[in-house]
Amino acid sequence: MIELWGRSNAYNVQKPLWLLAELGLDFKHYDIGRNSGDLESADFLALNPRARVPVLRLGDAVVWESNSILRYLANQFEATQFYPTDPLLRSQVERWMDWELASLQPAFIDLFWGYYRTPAATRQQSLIDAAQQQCRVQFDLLDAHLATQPYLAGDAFSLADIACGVCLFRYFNMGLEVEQPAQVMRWYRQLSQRDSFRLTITQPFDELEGRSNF
Ligand SMILES: N[C@@H](CCC(=O)N[C@@H](CS)C(=O)NCC(=O)O)C(=O)O
Repeated sequence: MIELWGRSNAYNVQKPLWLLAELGLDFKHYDIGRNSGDLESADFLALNPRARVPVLRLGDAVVWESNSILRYLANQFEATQFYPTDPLLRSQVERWMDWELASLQPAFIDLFWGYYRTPAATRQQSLIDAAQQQCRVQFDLLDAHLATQPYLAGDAFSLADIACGVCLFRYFNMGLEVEQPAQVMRWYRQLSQRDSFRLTITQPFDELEGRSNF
């Protein structure tokens, strides 16, 4: 049985939730992370000493780091349609997954936390402006790339679209005026048509507004 730990409204948890929905896999979900101590219990730390979600377990295998979980699930369930075996094609998927962790996510998280998760009275406009500028740089890069092909790694949807697409609903719906690059919006509309996206990503996240304690 697959088990997954992590709040369903946590950005990185939504990545495996999305893939599990794509693959139609059953799993047991422990929707934890809201209450102090949730991730510091001895039981949870034995799974992930970094005290972060998501964590996935299948039999004796325990996997943490959201993009590693995506790769593990794709390998385990032979989802080669999302994670090709050809070395070059695979590297093109992984390139965008690495870029998401190194570039897109830090910019997006700074903006999401600086603006949405910080109570209005304590927001620092200079931090928000700097994060928004960083997001603009990353979204412009995405836009230029998506002008050349329908999905991030080519003609077909892949793990790269999950890793990078997970932020789109929040980015465009957190109440900040952000630019809407044409190709990114086209890609966002395509992803939004997937049942898996509607089920896992297009979900209310107002529980997080002004909340910086988890
Ligand atoms: N690089 C890690 C980041 C994990 C992470 O920071 N997870 C956040 C949720 S997005 C977390 O555990 N926050 C504490 C909480 O939700 O209580 C990954 O991709 O899995």
